[in-house]
Amino acid sequence: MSLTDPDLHPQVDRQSRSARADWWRDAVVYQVYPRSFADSDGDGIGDLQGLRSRLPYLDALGIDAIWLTPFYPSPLADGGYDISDHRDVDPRLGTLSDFDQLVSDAHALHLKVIVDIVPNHTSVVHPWFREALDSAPGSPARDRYIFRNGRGPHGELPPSDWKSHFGGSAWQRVEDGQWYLHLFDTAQPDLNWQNPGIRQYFLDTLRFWADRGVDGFRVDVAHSLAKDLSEPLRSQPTLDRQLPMDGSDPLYDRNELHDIYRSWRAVFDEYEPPRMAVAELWTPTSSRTYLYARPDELGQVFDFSLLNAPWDRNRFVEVINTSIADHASHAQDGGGLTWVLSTHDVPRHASRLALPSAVAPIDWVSSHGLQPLIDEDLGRRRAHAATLMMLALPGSAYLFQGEELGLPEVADIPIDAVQDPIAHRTGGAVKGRDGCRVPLPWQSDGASFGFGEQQSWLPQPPWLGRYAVQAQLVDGRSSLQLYRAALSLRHALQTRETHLVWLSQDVDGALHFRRTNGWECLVNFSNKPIPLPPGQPILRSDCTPLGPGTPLNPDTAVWLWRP
Ligand code: TEU
Repeated sequence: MSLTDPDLHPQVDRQSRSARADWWRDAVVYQVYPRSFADSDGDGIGDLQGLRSRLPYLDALGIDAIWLTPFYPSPLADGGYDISDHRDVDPRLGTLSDFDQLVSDAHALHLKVIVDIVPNHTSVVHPWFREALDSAPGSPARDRYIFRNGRGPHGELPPSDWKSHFGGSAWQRVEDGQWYLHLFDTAQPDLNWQNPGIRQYFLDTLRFWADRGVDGFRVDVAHSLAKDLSEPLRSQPTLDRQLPMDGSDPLYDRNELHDIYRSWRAVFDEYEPPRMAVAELWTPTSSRTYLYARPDELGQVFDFSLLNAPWDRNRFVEVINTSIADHASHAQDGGGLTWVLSTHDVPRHASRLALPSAVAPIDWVSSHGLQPLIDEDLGRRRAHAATLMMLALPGSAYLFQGEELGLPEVADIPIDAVQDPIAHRTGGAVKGRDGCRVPLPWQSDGASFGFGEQQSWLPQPPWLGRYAVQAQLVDGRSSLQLYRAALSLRHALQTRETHLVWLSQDVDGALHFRRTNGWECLVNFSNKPIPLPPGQPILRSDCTPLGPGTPLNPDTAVWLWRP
């Protein structure tokens, strides 16, 4: 059978793939950060019409779905994750009618649309929070949030030692002396999920977007809604990085969460086809991770273990094996596997993978990319190889906008231009996540490299134009061409099983696996070329000639076809 044989994969085109109710099991989802994608009205902020105008680009890239990070009205204290109205569009990004047009155009191309749901907190300017501040302690308005009296003789100490993810205490005092909980910025007060009104509000919000044709939901910090608020509040100074892993932590990954998500599933199943959902959680990946992906819950959960792994053959193998085993323990009939190398919350993998494993990527960004200096070509080669590896794994893959251009992290954004609340709350000690959120370069020149007519809301470095879409379209060896070729082949080759077979090599540093249909991926983590094993090379991450005689260079990957 040849690779182009239609019998190999009868559902190779997107129209047929998207017609399946469980399209998301092996989809390639492209994350759009709307404010940084394309600006249609010249205000320096990306918007829905800008995204809509670029749908043909995403169509040609070969993805299955777009996931939009929040585009809702927001004072932008945390890039839109501080929402003041969960059922509208921020006027700077457009209107509900623009949103409807976007969904309609995406669907005409058989692209699915996933939106972000942020249920853990609202903005401080949300009408509920304003009402809470205007109301007395103990009032129903305060009960929508988590208000407590402080400790100490005058209530001058925070109610507990709980920490904000963005630095400092998770408690903020208000004028009348009470404190409110905010696991993120002070501008993001946590909602009280023990309040039935909150639960109902989010069920109706899911319906609001599903009724507008949205195909699925990405659930922000899905592991933190349920909290043990019984008095005295228990100590929890470690955020979500060290948990008892039995559901007993007061703040994260509690067992009651699963009741909430079962009620969400009932809403998803009101639709035909049922809406999909993917949980975001930052607990260490374990079999508990996949509880969220059970078929009667959200269906899918992000597995960030690949994203957290340095460039190391054994770590990659371990991560893949662990995820496959953890997934098998709970979600066989559920969501399938998910793989992620980059998001809007972590340094881009084209830079990250060039770092020595001892350096935490976030520290490297905080050093403005100086400690250590990295070899950008090496990072790009490894990023291409890691991407081919990820795309050859069973399950679905989530891409972050701009990774298809091989964009490096912009680590040297001037500190006074940084917007991430992490930088503000840590006095600049942690620089934060803006370096992966810099608006995309569409053209090699222009005020904002084709992003819009004006300069963009985050400064773009002068070198960004080298990565422009326009230039990559005419360069047969560009990152963009590699992603397009990889996605097109993947759609022909991807199958539904959730396991793979490891193949051994004589060479240390070779990672080699095989899928049941004969699709193989070999990655060279060593510092010497590796002779190719038998099989027809069909794609090489460094675009060297496909001939079987050409050995595999260090820091590169190849796909082989050996049915
Ligand atoms: O992120 C959740 C989260 O905990 C991390 O990504 C967090 O940003 C990181 O641990 C900081 O060290 C989600 C969103 O993806 C993120 O952009 C939001 O800032 C956050 O929730 C709050 O809504």
